[in-house]
Parts: sequence; C-alpha cells; structure tokens
Amino acid sequence: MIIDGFHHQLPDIDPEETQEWVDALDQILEDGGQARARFLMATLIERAHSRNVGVPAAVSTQYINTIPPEQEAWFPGDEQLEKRIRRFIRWNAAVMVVKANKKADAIGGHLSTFASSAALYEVGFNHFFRGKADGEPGDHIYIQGHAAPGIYARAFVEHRLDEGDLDGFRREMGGGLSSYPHPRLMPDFWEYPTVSMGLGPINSIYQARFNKYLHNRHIDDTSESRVWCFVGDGEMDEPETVGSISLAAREKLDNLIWVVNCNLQRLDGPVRGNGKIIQELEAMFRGAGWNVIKVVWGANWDPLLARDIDGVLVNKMNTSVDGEYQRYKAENGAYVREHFFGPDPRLREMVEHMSDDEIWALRRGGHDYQKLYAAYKHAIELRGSPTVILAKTVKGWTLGPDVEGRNATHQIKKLTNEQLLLLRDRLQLQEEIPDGALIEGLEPPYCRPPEDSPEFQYLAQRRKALNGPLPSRVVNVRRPLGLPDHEPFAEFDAGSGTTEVSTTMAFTRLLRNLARYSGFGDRVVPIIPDEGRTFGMDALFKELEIYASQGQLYEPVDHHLLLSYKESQAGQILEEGITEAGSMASWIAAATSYATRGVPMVPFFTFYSMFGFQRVGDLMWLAGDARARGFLLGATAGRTTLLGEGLQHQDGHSHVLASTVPVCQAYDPAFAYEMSTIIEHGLHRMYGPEGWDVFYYLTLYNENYAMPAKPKGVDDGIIAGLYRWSEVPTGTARRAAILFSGSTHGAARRAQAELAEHYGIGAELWSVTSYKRLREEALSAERWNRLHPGETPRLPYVTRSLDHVKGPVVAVTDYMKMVPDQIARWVPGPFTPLGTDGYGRSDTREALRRFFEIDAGHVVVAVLAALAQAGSLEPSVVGDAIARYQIDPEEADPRVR
Ligand SMILES: Cc1ncc(C[n+]2csc(CCOP(=O)(O)OP(=O)(O)O)c2C)c(N)n1
Ligand SMILES: [Mg+2]
Repeated sequence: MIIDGFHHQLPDIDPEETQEWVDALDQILEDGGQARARFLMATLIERAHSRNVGVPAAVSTQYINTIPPEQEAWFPGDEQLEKRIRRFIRWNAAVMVVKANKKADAIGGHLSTFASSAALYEVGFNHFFRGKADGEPGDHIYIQGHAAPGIYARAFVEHRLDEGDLDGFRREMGGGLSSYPHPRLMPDFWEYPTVSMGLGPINSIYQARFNKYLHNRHIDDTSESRVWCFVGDGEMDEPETVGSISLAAREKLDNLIWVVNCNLQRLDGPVRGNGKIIQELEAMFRGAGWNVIKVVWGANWDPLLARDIDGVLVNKMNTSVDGEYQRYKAENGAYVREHFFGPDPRLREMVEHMSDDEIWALRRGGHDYQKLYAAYKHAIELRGSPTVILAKTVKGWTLGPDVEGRNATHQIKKLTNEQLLLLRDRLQLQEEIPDGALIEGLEPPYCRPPEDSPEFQYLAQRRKALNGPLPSRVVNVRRPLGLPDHEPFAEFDAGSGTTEVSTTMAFTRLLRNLARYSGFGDRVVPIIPDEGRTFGMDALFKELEIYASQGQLYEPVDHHLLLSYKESQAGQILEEGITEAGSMASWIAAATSYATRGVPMVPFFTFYSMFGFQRVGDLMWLAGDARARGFLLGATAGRTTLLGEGLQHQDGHSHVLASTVPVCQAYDPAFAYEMSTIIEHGLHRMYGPEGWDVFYYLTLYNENYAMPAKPKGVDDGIIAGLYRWSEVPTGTARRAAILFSGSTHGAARRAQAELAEHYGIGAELWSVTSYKRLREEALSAERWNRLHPGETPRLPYVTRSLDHVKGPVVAVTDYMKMVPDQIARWVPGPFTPLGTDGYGRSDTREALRRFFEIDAGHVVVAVLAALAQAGSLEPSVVGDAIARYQIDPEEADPRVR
C-alpha cells in the first residue's frame, strides 16, 4: 500500500496526537500480533472510506471471501431442487461432448471448463439473467465460448433442445449446434460471439457503455439491462480483456458485471503457478476502480476461519501459491491435511476433528451456490462502478480424479464408462441412469426430468419470472428507423466544380448531412479514435457534440472559437481516444443494436486505414459473426496517397485483408459521388426491408481534387464494382482499357491522354469500386456453370463489361497488386496489375508513385508493353516510352527494397 509520499508534504499540526496513534499501533502489535494489527488497520481504512476520507484504497485484501458470512444475502431459491437441476445439466454437458468424441471422427468439445463454472452460470440463469419474453431486451450475457456444452445442456433440460440437437453438437453442416457461440450460425440462439479470447470481455465493456450512451441520449431506456460477462482466468492475460477496464470504471458502468472463473488453469497448465491469479486480478481491478467481490472459499471453511484467532489459517491461505492449490485438488484429503494444514501444528490441530473426507470436501467458493448467490446479489446492488466477481473453482470439477485439476484437463474430451459411472454417482443420478444404461460399445444416455416433474416446473417457473429463456437472439425492432430520402446525398451527384476536395472531406460532409437529417439523424453514431482533426472532422465536435457521460465540467481552451471542443451528456460522437479495439467494440455494440436492443443504430467508425483490419481484424471478423450492420471507413488510405508518414502508416493492403471477410462489402471509391452512392445503397441494404446482415468498408483518401459530377446511369456499376468512366479519346486507333480505383484515377487519366497524344492508342477508363465484389460475382457465375452443365453459361459481370475491349487491360491501384489480381482470371485479354507491393516510404506523392511504379508513365509503359507482347506493337515503342518517362529499367523492384 502506498502511504509514503501521500501525506509527508503536509505539516503535522498535532505531533503529540500523531505519536499517540503510532504508539497505539505498536502496542497492538505487541499484544495481539500482526493479524490483529492488520485487522484493525483494515477496519480503520474501511471506516475512513465510508466517511469519505481520501485515503488510498488497498489494492489487495486477504485471500478470503469479500463478503463475510454474516453479511451474506438470504438465498430465496430451493437449493436442493436447483442442485438436482444442476446435476442433470452437468451430466448432459459431459455426455454430449463424450458422444461427439466416441465416434471415429471425434469432433472435439470441452468438458472441464463448464464443469468448473456450472454453478456460476446456474445461479445467474435461476436468479439474475433477464430474458426478452416481455418484448424488452433484457440482459446482455457474454458466455465463455468453450462453456457452450453446458449452455446447450441447460437448454435441453429446459426442453428447448432435444436429444437430436445435442447429437448434432459441432456438426454444423446439417444445422447442428455450433461449436461455440456464433450468431452467424445460430441466429435465434446466440447473441454474442466470444470464443476468440479477449473479444467478449472488451465487447461487454463497450456494450455497457453503449447502453449508457443510448440512455443519456434518450434513444432507449436501458436502465433495466445489465451486461454480464463470463471470463476465464487465462483469458485475463489477453490485452483486449484488460485494456479497457479503466474506461469501465471511469464511465461508472454499474450496469456491468464480470464473473471471472478462476479455476487457476488455462489450456497448458496453471495460470499463475507461482503466484495467485485472484490476488493479482483483485489488485488490478481495484486499482482501476472496480468493485471486487472475491468468492474464494465455500461455507464449510467458515467455521475454520471463525476459529482463526491468530490469523494462522489466513496466513497459510495468503502464502500458498496457485500451483499448490491446484495440486491439492488433484490429490486427496490426506494430502491436503499433510501439506496445507500439516506443516503448522496450530493448523493441524484446527482440523484434527475432521476426517480426510471432510477435509477433502472443503469447498472452493465458486462451487458454493449460496455464496455465489450472495455475491451476485451484492453485485447488482452496487452503484457507481462496475463489479467483478472473482470465483475460485476447480477445473474439471465433478469429473473425477483423472480430470479434476489435471494439467491436461482442458483437452480431455473422452470419458470411459467407468469414469461416467463415477460421474453419475457423484451427481447422484443412479436412479435415472442405472448401471445397465452404460454398456461398453453403446452410447451413454442423455437424461432429463420430464415436463411434469418438479425440477422442470421449477426451472420453467424461474425462467418465466425472469422473462423467458436465454440465450435467445430475437430481432424485435422496438424503435424503428426511418431511412433518409436522397436529399442528404444529392449534393455529391453534382461534383465539386473547380473546388478541390478529398473523398474524406466529402464523407465528413455526408456524415454531417445524415446526422442532421430529421427523423434519422439521431441514430447516426460517429466513432473516431482520436483522429478527428486528421480527417477534418473536428468541425463536427461543436455541432454534434462529443458524448461525455458527466457532461463538460470545464470551459474548453478553445471556447472562443466557433468550432470549439464540446463535450456533452447528450453528445452524439463517440470520441474514443487512442483505442482502435475499443472503437471497434463500440461500433459492434452500435452495429448489433438492431438485434440486441431492437433499436437500429447506424455507426460510422472512421479510422486510420492502416490501423483497421491490420490492427483489429479479429474484431472485424467477429463483427461478421455477430451480424453487425454499419459502416467502417478507412481514411488516409493508399500507400502513396498518404504522403510523408512512412511505412508504419501507409496502407496498401487493407483491401487484401478485407477480402478475407465474407460479409464485408469492401469499396475503394475514387470520387465523392461513388462514396455517397455506396453509402446510400448500403443504408437501404442493411436497414431497409431486405435487412442484409453485412457491413461496409470504404477507403477514403486525403488527396484533394475536383470531384466530377456523377455520369448518368452508373449507379448499378458503382455497386457492382465496375463501370466505364470514359470512352476512348476520338481519333485513336487500337484499343486498351485502364482500370483505376481510389486515388489512382489521376494517373489513369493522364496515361489515357499520353497514350492518345504520343502513341495514337485509345484507352477506355473504367472505375473499379470493388474488386472484391467483382471477384465474388465471377466466382458465383463460375460455380453455377460448373454445377449446371449443358445450360447456357453465365458470363461474369467483369467479363461481360470488358469483352469488347479486344486489347490489353491495365489495372492501377494504390493497394497491392493482389487486389486487382482478384479478377485476373475473368478479364478477357492480357491483364497487367500495377500496385504498391512493398513497405511504404515517406516522401511526396509524386516520388512515391514513381517508386511504386503506379504513376502515369508506368501506366503508359504497361499498356504499350502488353500490346508489344501481343505482337501488335514494336518493342522499340516500349523502349521509347521508358526513355520518355525517364524510367530506369534496372531499378530494383520496390517490393524487395
Ligand atoms: C485468441 C485465442 N487464443 C487462443 C485460444 C485457444 N484457447 C481456447 S480456451 C483456451 C484456454 C482458456 O483458459 P481460461 O481462459 O482460463 O478458461 P477456462 O477453460 O480455464 O475456464 C485457449 C488458449 C482462443 N480461443 N482464442
Ligand atoms: Mg482457467
């Protein structure tokens, strides 16, 4: 505890009194020992806190339960009945995994995670988690992905699933139960994808924050919804898990409760063999400003702790490390007597009256249902901060000595009949599952109480009282969204005249138009990670205001300016600070709000394109799983268009990464009207009656140029990914086509003019807004043709469009060549991609485009070279162009420079 330096600068106004206190402490140490002194100090600090004396908080407390037994809430349920229900759930969770792995094609699954956390989930399902049967959104529950078998088993015991469903676990092809929580695969069941470690936790924080945002902006009453997130203690090592915990406290997210399943193990072995994960987490969360409730020990430890007058038991608890605790649970009662209690005669005496079995039965807090109930109850009553419950459990609990606490437990997926019989006995299900039911060579049986049983009735009644079953995903739009007409988009059709602007500036203007559009604008959620000024979005700070849960407590330094920094409780902009992961989590909360809250929101997350897919690609992947709908904007795009910043900033590959995400609609618009057409179309696709579960990614550039007016009849081509932007110049012979995208239209247009002027070659210009879409459409056509022999083959859109060119096609992009290469197979005639492979550099745009060989000179040479290779031109003409544009043919490839 850091007391030093806390008060030493202050004068001591009564040294005598101070000395009296110090002497008193010394006396207590002498008379009562350290334990008594610690107790008194802790009591004083607690008292000081309750009287608002600003003493620093202790970041760690003793290795015992936070809630003393006498303060535990009364448990209102039927404990025996709930225990029996839990036993059925445990049994089926184990059997479904064992069955899935009995067959030759063992398909995996996890036994030990749910076995350790069954009570953590069950106390929530029976007493706390609110469902949606009343048409309200209820609670948001993030479940540890590999605890899924337990969640399915509960749904089975609730008669929501049947035996066939459990047999289909991980056999997704026939619509079986998904391996982990995947809304993409089970859209009526799972709401929140979690299994990529760390993403569930960060998403839960931003979901809780987003609920406050909706509330403070008067868009939705979220006061009745809590966010519960279950996290593994191993998962706590992920930067995404812990990276935003301070935000949760700063934002006073008292609607957020985390339950960390501290089974002391991760996949390979102990989480902190040489330390104590619970203590470490306690310090971290307390330091960050969370309420921490430790549930370390079960009720049968209470009498021992009550007798621990001299603190010797607590001391032993404090000083034993997790590696030892893990071992105790993998051994037996005699071992615990010998090694935990044994070394100290006072401790040994403390348990002398107990048998080895009784010692063995001393339970961990996370397996003590009443203690868990008390912790959850306390957690929901706390106000002003988020709460974390640290529950100590045994990995693989109840699964028998071969599994419990073993280092290999995470990977054990099979149980022999003998092990299953042991489990059955442990769960006291002998009547339901007689010995004869487990026959070698036959499948072990599932087992659940019938619908007229007291167990089922109780279960049903509990869920009814809590508004219906969970997990459950329903798209019940409570607050419909009216879409804007064409008005906010119209100005971009006209172009910018002679004014030079960038697509980023145009987008910012469109965002403003949309946010101001009556009846729609308040659903727009602009999200930026401390990059507003870079993108010219700072003008929106004043107009739309920055969301700040506590409002603005100061007069900003720029208050006298028209466009000052304005924070407000009703602010619309989520200015996230420097966290792309946090911004993305905010975006996911907003982009799934149509389903999780029945309130469609339209998020626009604008980020530095280099720090998008590359930095937080896993969250973007998850967004597709979660069926997110919204817009991602990669600004400062292009490896040569973003000048001056160098290789860590210049994005030449986000379109390669975007191409890997099936539902991502990736576009690389060149002009303002393309950008606005895509966004208008996307809005209708996602939020209109079709309700596509896709999201859009657009790259935006910071190069200023005159934005042309939108030609007639190009909308379909813009959306399909390709349209002819200009015909061949008059008076030219021979034909070629140049495909441009994004900022490379400049090079393409100059090359077109040069080819006509110097070589009499007529090149059409085509704008490619999306190579990804073109490729996907072509692949569909190809597949259809393969599966429909004898029918008139379908021609891919890209082939149909370029068929008439009868000459070379050169594509020029500010992205890697791989991006245009996506369509190479379907381009009629020779195809040459020019792109920016290699690490970026800091220099002028002109120099960079020369370096990466995507400037006009290189485009001209590429067209001529293709014609020469086809035999329609003398090679010397290419040589002439190489000289004309001062290209050094011996220069090394930029990819390897
Ligand atoms: C990002 C990521 N890395 C690795 C994995 C593989 N993985 C699945 S579970 C697991 C161990 C989890 O341990 P813990 O969080 O303690 O959960 P427990 O099963 O002990 O409750 C690992 C490494 C993953 N799912 N996600
Ligand atoms: Mg663990």
